[in-house]
Amino acid sequence: MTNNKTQKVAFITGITGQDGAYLSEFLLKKGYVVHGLKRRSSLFNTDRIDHLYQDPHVDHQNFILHYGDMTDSTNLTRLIQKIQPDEIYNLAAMSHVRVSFEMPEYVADVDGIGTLRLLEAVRLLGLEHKTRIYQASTSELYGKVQEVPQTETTPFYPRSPYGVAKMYAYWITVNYREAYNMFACNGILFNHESPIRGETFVTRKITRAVARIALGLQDKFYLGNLDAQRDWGHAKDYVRMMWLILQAEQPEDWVIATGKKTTVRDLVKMAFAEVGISLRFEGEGLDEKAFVVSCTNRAYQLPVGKEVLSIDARYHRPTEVELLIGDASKAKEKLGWECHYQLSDLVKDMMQSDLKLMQKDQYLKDGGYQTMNYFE
Ligand code: NDP
Ligand code: GDR
Repeated sequence: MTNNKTQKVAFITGITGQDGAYLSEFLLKKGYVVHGLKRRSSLFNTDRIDHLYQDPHVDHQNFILHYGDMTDSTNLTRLIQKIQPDEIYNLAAMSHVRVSFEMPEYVADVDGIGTLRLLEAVRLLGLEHKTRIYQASTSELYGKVQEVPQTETTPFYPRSPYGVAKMYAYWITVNYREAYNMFACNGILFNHESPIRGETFVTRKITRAVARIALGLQDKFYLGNLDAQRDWGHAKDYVRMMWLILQAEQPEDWVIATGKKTTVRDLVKMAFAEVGISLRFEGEGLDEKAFVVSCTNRAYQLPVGKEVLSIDARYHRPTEVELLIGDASKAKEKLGWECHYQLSDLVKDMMQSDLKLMQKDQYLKDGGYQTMNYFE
């Protein structure tokens, strides 16, 4: 390990994910040595952090990746022993709520017990008074609406195997803080998105589809519950708070949210508006559809009346979380939380990025290139 003694050392699980990538950038700018846990996969899985990659043969490397998995205690313990981190950010998780209904046991193991494995490793290694721990908790803990807006004292009622696993992780973090006097904190973060958001979360699914439809690469797309309301912020604002939570005087749990709610339907309208297309929604429930009403941008012309969106029941969840909106007053007062990005900035950022990305597909298509078939 090449860090000098004045540099702080962070260990990020889930470093290849959306938040892991932004947090790495943030901590590197602050002068940290950043270590990250990455899973072995048969294809490269480091797209989001490739720009931070450093040749392991050079001196003074401050961005270092290690193979590992949240299901492997010995691996986690060995890595923490070697890295001796000042701060651990536990971001690793199977983080897709709908998918958690398909693989509940795995989610309990990774998202729930995985957190215990980390805390226990820190304790066993005698690092409980050196290493501060951030646990990526979630607004999904609130689940079924008990109180609006949701605060640090709102009761939990998770509605998915993901939410239930994260509830275990939340409480085991609190328990280790109280039992062993560890600096272990939960950030209860509401939905946060970005141009590098996973493609199957609703925001990114929408911005990708709208970009493809506007460029004539796709006719229409399908969503589930359009009535769901979420409190959407920008991931860049939220990773700054993860760091601030670990710099606080006392270890505590914190809600981070914008305090504004929007329906999935309105988000679809906002994304189409970015390319100058306005929509009309017709029908109800599974029969609801969206049609083009007008196109004001000459670059993106679709026929008026064109159907661009329908509902597909496969995207519904067996138990849904209808409304999440957070009250981050505590973080505002004590940590100086403010969000720099409004939802309109976020949608613009994501749409511009996806339009650029899809323009590459358009050039390839116009040039007569087809997707490669490796089995031919
Ligand atoms: P992503 O899904 O983008 O990233 C998840 C990360 O966890 C990836 O690096 C993934 O690796 C890794 N991972 C998954 N399973 C394992 C495993 N078994 N062992 C090791 N690593 C694993 O999530 P986000 O960046 O959006 O979220 C970060 C954390 O914050 C998650 O814990 C999420 O549940 C939580 N959260 C997210 C919110 C949001 O709105 N984004 C809101 C509240 C909480 P790989 O790249 O190989 O798949
Ligand atoms: P969420 O995010 O479940 O809140 O979890 P997601 O974007 O998946 O869903 C938000 C809402 O949109 C509705 N929806 C759809 N969702 C998806 N993915 N695909 C669809 O086609 C679709 N149609 C409608 C959903 O039903 C839901 O109501 C995210 C994850 O990042 C979690 O890890 C994190 O903990 C929470 O945010 C806070």
